Amino acid sequence: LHVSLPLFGQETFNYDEGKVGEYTLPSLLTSNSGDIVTNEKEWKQRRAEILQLFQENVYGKCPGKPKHIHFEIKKINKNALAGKAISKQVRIFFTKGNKGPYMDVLLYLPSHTSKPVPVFVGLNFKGNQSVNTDSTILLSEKQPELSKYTKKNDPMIRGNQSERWEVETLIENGFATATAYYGDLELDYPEGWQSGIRTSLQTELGIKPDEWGAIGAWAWGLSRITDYLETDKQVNPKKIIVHGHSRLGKAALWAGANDTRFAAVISNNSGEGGAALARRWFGETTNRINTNFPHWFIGQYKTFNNNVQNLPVDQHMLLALIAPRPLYVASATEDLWADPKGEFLSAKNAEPAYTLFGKKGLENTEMPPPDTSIGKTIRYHIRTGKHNILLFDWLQYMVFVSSNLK
Ligand code: GTR
Repeated sequence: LHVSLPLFGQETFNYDEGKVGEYTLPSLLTSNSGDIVTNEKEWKQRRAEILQLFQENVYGKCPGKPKHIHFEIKKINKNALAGKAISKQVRIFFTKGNKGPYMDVLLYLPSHTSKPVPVFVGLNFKGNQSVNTDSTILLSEKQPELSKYTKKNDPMIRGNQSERWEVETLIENGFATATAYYGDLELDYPEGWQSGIRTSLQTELGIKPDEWGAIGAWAWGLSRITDYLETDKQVNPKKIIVHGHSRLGKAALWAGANDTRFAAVISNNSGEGGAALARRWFGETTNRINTNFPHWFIGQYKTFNNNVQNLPVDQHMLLALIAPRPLYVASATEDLWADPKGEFLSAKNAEPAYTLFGKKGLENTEMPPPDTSIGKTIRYHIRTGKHNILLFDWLQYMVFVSSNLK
């Protein structure tokens, strides 16, 4: 989505590396009781501590699979994308019966494969019909994002986000891709929770609306897509890759941290509250994000608006929760709001968790030049250009997945 800078002004934000100042990150490998974690077994405990710290201070609780979840295949097209793909449109009901609440998943599978395929899973910003011009995509039934900033609904235009969804490229390279509209879970504005799953599923999931936030709700939805994918024989359940751009990159990271069924995690320009270090004073800050988007995180996170140095976690610890699974963090040169260097340093500081498993991370200590992918189990690049997810990014992600998920 678009950065909301014009509305809030940039003048009070720091874009000067010289002014970032000193900060100390919380220690990844020191447990709450002060012990140093030295092996996989001890990490298991430390990991649980860190997850809990993120739940209590940042994203809120993460409920599990609802008891009565069920799936309805709405439409199968064996001749999608000029015969290159099979598409399936699946409604996921979260409760008994078929009245809702539900989310609608669009899945494309390559037609010419004999074995189960790896699948990229990610939410979209503007409805399933936005990811491709394919006229067989069912129009999103929820109103597209109603933003307090635009005060109007975006028209439902087929394929208007297709630049961001390399469906054909993925299919041609043997990958499936699954997506759903994030508004099916919660519309993205401060009162969106009232019509979203944080309200409608509170009894079913045993969680109050303020015990989690919109990012938590979107992340939860990613796991529910996975619940369906695990039942689809054409999908390889060991190769489910979660990805997301920007605020949905934050959701993808949180989903990957909570749900280890995601075999690999991709954060594209996720920035503040995603991959970027909170303590670095550069670009968006904790204060800004909590003020502009009060619905994304829990109330406790706001208590750190003016003293982020007291936050018991920083985002390198979120990235470390993905270990030992492959993790990709990507930035863009013109996306200073997301603090590319803060995203790189966060990935760098997640490495010790990977080392415990004998996995190689970024290795380099310096940021690579633009358009150069570095690292092994943790990979990073900074693409030339704006806040977006484009073909260059997708090409890196496909290579990353192929080389890491054998
Ligand atoms: C911005 C927000 C960022 C990022 C971005 C997006 O307005 O400040 O944290 O999430 O939106 O989602 O495109």
